[in-house]
Amino acid sequence: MKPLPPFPSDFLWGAATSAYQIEGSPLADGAGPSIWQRFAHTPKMMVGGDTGDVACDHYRRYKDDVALMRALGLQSYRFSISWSRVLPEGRGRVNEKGLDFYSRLVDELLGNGIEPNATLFHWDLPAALDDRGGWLNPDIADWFADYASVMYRKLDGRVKMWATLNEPWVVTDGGYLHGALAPGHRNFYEAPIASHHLMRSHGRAVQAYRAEGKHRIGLVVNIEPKYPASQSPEDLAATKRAEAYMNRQYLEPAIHGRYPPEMQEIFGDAWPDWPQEDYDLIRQPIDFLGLNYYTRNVVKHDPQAWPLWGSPVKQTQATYTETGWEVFPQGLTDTLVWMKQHYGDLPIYITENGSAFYDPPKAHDGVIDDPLRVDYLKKHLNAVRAAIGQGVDVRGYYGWSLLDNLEWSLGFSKRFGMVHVNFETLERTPKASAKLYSRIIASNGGVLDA
Ligand code: GBH
Repeated sequence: MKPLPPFPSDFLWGAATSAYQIEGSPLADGAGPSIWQRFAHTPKMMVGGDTGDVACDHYRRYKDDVALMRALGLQSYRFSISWSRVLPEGRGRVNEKGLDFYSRLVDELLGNGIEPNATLFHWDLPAALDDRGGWLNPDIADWFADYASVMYRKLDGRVKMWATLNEPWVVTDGGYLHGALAPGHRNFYEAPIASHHLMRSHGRAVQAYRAEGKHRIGLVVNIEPKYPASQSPEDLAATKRAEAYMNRQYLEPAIHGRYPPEMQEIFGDAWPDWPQEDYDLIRQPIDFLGLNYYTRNVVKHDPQAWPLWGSPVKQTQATYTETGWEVFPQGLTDTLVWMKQHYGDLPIYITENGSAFYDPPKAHDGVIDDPLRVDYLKKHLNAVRAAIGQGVDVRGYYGWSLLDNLEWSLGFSKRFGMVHVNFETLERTPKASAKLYSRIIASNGGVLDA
């Protein structure tokens, strides 16, 4: 086997979080409610009745958290901005105190030599906009661009990496089709409409950035490579549909200005025709792609599994995380190569990668053991090197997540953090994976060969 190449000398090492998952104080200082604030306070929506009311209390402890990042040696920190902190009604009036929180966070990061990477939308839509139809209302593209412009004007001198949307697939599939995530709709006809207006909003926000920003902006997508359970024509066709639905539905319009041909087949009469001007809007030149990679799917034809006529097959030999996702590092190499083949030579940042495992809360010498996460981290970073060896332009890696946090409707029951959070005392304790990650960063990946 060929030895794995080193990481490029300017490779960017970071960790990621999102606003509703860590901040707490969701209504503090004049913030408006988001759909997640509402959803979490709706009975039965959240495992254990958990909410983001306190979460990691990062809104108040952000200075300590930046100190923690610095101690770990992070070079960059990816966070998201809560739209309804900045614009309590989602549009119109700016809440200066909410805006100021992100300004202070960015100053704190820069003061500690950490490059901020800001995501404008990581699922916490202002509730006031949901009341106007949310992602189903075509006007949302203008609302989103106006909000984005407020952020660019405030922070672009200091924030040099922006992302418009985090994982539009999850927003639509979880929020509008299956209803497990806010706003909790289960509507086959709504899903393609929400997807389309998400992408128009992405396009408008990139346009606004070209007018107001000077640095780089991209889109963050979740990709799970799809492998056929067999070479039967049925399994191969189901795999193609699954791939189109999750992996190409958003990249294809963003980069090539069209939807995958399979979408029509998947959604039938629920798949609308859109005017050409929409495709022209969505296809804005972007500066990088953000890839969130967690797992893969093996797909088998299954006529019961409407609308994809395919369902995932469990792998008997594999390791699964606590969220039930297969550990499959090769899928990260395959995904990176696939992205280069289909979407060209845009720089790629891995904006999320990580795993939920149970970590025994006992600390040894102040460190919590998490051997499964350590193993996951090493293998996935080597998978990144393999892709670099195949000519993929990967510029950086952000572990998900810096902290254990609110895993959306699964509450605090699933822990993705490299740093443990005790949700009673809010004490932070590094896990072994955090310690290893520090050494990886300090050696630019060199310790992976040791
Ligand atoms: C990300 O989404 C989110 O950006 C982040 O907020 C979240 O905390 C983190 O991941 C962890 O969940 O059941 O085998 O078919 C993850 C996107 C999409 C990944 C659905 C897993 C299902 C795999 N997820 N996918 S499987």
